[in-house]
Amino acid sequence: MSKGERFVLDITSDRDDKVHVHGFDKEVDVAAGKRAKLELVADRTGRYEVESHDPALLIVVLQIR
Ligand SMILES: [Cu+2]
Repeated sequence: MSKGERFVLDITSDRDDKVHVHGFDKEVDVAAGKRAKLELVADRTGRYEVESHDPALLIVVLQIR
């Protein structure tokens, strides 16, 4: 995506966890079977990993140009 764009992470999980957006220092709690949304503005360029911590899984990499 391009710098300045607004985007939404729309997450469903099969377990209670936290999802962490690296570089933005944002975290969202997710509950098993429920939907969690996190809206952010891509206010910087680079590659940023979105991951869960328990278990540690890489979910997606944001590429902002
Ligand atoms: Cu993390």
